[in-house]
Amino acid sequence: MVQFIAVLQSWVDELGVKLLVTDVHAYIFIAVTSVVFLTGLSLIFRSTDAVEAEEAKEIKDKSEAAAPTPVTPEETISEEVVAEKMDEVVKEVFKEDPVEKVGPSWSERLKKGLSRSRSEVWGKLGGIFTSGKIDDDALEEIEEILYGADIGPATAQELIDALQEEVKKEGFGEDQFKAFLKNFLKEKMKSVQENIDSSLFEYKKAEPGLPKVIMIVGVNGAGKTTTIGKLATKLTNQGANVVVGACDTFRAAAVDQLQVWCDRAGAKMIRAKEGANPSGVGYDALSEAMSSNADYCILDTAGRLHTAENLMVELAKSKNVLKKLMPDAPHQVLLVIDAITGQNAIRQAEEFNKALDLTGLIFTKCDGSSKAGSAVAIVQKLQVPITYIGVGENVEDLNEFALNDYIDALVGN
Ligand SMILES: Nc1nc2c(ncn2[C@@H]2O[C@H](COP(=O)(O)OP(=O)(O)OP(=O)(O)O)[C@@H](O)[C@H]2O)c(=O)[nH]1
Ligand SMILES: [Mg+2]
Repeated sequence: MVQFIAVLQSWVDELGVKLLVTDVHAYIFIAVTSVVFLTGLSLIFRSTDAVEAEEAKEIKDKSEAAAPTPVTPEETISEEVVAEKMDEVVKEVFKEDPVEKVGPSWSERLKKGLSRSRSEVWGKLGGIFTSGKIDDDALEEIEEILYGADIGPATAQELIDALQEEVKKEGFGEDQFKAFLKNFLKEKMKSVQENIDSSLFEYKKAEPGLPKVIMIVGVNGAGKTTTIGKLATKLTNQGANVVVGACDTFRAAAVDQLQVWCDRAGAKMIRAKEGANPSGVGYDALSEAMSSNADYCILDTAGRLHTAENLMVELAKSKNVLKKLMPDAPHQVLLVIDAITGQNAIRQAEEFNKALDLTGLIFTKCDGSSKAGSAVAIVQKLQVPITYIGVGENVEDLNEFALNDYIDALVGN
């Protein structure tokens, strides 16, 4: 202590001031200084702690407010509840009609397709009976309409003869006439229509064997390629394996058109190798179908006029070349007929039949024509059945030709 005072005295001496302190004074001074110093320190530390504590409290309060309400174990949300909630959200977002949208049925398509023929020709027949009696004038009017209906003069005359007997019956009116008309037309086609090979429509997986070969022919633009696209789709949809031969080697666009249909249908298309002729493509397509165990081999041919003799000979050659691979091929040779052609289609059909021995007909574009009744005349004349009927450009617009449905849609109920 004495030393401490001496040190202080020496500093003060240097400043020229005399320090008048005793030991007691020094002790008191040091004690007071120490107390002040320590109090100051504690105050500093205490204030830091308070700020930190306050900040911590503030953070805690904030995080508690932001945090979700605590969930007790009993309230734990199950996966089902989550899925249900998600469904509700999805339904809300995609407010869609829950009823599946289904296109028109085939019978609706057929009725709509034949509506022109029905309203412009066949529908007029029923109206004749509104007067109540059938006299000679009425019969003449019926005969005229029938001629215009493209069922052929012979069939029209036959119908009039039979009708003259019918009208003599008691109570023969409009309903009886419609029933008579439908029955007459069905009978004219029935025996021929019964000869259709049902495997053309239905692919039965259980039936093993070599591919069924179908050759499609017709005049330019009749609807061959479109029909093949629709037909291939029908068959692949049933699980069949289909190979299509693009034998129309005249037009590159025809091959591309067919390729689009085949891609959609899931059918394999065989196209011409460099410089190949139509017969060669048919041959290649059939050998591919045989080696890949396909169920069907469908050949698209180039359109040609039935009067172009050299082209008809070429078609017959294409048909015969297939026999080198499969003696009974082709199993079907189908002529595509545009319904708009009307009565003239008989000439076409006769020539194609002469060159190729047709096994069936496909009646297309019935939707754009008022001449759908010509089917009756063609079937009667050729004694070859109609296998398919086309009533539009969509894939669903082709279906097997069902005689009763066709006549009902043509004449009306
Ligand atoms: N409205 C209607 N159009 C059809 C129908 N079938 C085919 N078509 C249309 O008729 C046109 C000709 O059809 P294609 O399939 O190219 O005829 P194609 O016989 O292959 O013609 P080519 O190969 O040139 O001889 C196309 O525009 C088809 O969409 C049908 O049933 N109804
Ligand atoms: Mg074509």
